[in-house]
Amino acid sequence: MSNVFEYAPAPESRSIVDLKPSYGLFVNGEFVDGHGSSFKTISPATEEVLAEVAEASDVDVDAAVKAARRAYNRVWSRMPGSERAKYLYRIARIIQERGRELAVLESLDNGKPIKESRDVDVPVVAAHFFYYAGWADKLEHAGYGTTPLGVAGQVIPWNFPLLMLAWKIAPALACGNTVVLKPAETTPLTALLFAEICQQADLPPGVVNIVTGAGPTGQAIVSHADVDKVAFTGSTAVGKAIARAVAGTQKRVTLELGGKAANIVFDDAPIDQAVEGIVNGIFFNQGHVCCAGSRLLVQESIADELLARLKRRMATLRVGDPLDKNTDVGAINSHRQLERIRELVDVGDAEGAERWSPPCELPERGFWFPPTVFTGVSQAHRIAREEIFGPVLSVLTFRTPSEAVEKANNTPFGLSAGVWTEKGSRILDVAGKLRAGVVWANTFNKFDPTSPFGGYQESGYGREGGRQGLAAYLQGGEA
Ligand code: TAP
Repeated sequence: MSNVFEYAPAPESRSIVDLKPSYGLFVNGEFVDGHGSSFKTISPATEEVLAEVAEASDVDVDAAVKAARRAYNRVWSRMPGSERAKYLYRIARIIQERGRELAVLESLDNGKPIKESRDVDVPVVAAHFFYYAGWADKLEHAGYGTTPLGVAGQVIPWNFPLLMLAWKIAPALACGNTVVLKPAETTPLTALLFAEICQQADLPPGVVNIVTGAGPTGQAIVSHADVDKVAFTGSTAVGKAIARAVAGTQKRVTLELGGKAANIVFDDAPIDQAVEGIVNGIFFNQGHVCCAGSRLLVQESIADELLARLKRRMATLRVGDPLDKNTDVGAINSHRQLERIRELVDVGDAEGAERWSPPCELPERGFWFPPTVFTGVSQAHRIAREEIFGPVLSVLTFRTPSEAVEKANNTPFGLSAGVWTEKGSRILDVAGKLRAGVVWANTFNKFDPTSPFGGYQESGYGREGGRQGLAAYLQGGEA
């Protein structure tokens, strides 16, 4: 590795991770062989095969749902909340204890920089389990009753594999539901390590089941007749397919889908702080973030200065080995995602926007895309309307606050937005007019388990996190 990445490396050792050559499915508290075939999971930074993973068939999904139903009927829904809480606290503590192992494995399988998996993903994952452990014996105060739904079928994407698992599993279990969860095909390994953690915590068999596989495995979960609740995070297209698949059934559904967030910078904003926020907004996790600040709206009077400073800052970003502690931008998660990014960037070129990336050498193997900014973008451009889900920023300008709001809201999505200004009154005024589930002021991409997160319009429905996140897993909740 050392000769692949040019700058002085400070690599995190991967020896803490005990990679097995092959992984089965986690059903009823045990790892079992699937009845389907298997697939390889690779490191997107090197294309090295990390492990062979079982592909769950319909029969395997059925076995997982049956195990979840048994555990629900016999153990978990009958257990007092204070006892369920003990398991969740135990899981949270083990996540902290095994934090380095989880972070290294996440960076290996996903390609994200170790400084992010270590300092953001894993701590927020543990915080989620701690937070919902606290709710387990206080559900009567949440306002949604105390009756769980039953078996939850949960399907998650590859951008925050462990964090999305925590967002799904922690509230479900706290409310007394049992789960069958499918991680994304390209990032199954931390979910399987989480299964080991469930064993270590002596979680009753069947309360958590992890079935690996691709789209058809997700479909089998979503359409299984004995699943009471479907929780999905992923693309808007698949979310719509799922909404159609469960229409007319008794199943409850929450969908966390895509986004195209506006990050609005007014001329009185602290400019260096705003530049950091823009960088964090779009280059954090390679831009593989549903709430990424991918549309920069900058007030015309400061556009030149802000862009000059942004480009200077972008030139200092280190792209490379995800396990290097110096790395700011890691690998693109898959070849398929890299192709999608390239395709939309080509569209941006063809539409006449001006593309800029800092000089930056990319490793020869693996999947990489340099931090990129498009200027001269108009609202009609596809790069201003569609989610690129990569390290690519589209910049538009505005003159007045009302124009900023109008442009920010000119999107089919509605997940998040950012506002940068010195004036508190302007923050309140603009934030109140933005149609987005989360609005950050003078910061961006902050995640806290106590705060609800979710979208409007094509960004989905239902909330995860906070007291509101319990609604999705209790009979008295609306979602
Ligand atoms: P998708 O292709 O939608 O995949 C998400 C998950 O659904 C994966 O586990 C996938 O399996 C599975 N899946 C695919 N087809 C399915 C089907 N017909 N039925 C059931 N499950 C199916 O999204 P992605 O490319 O992995 O993730 C990127 C998207 O997720 C972006 O649009 C992003 O904005 C969105 N996202 C949203 C949020 C929130 S909180 N709103 C958070 C993260 C990501 P395989 O991957 O194994 O094929």
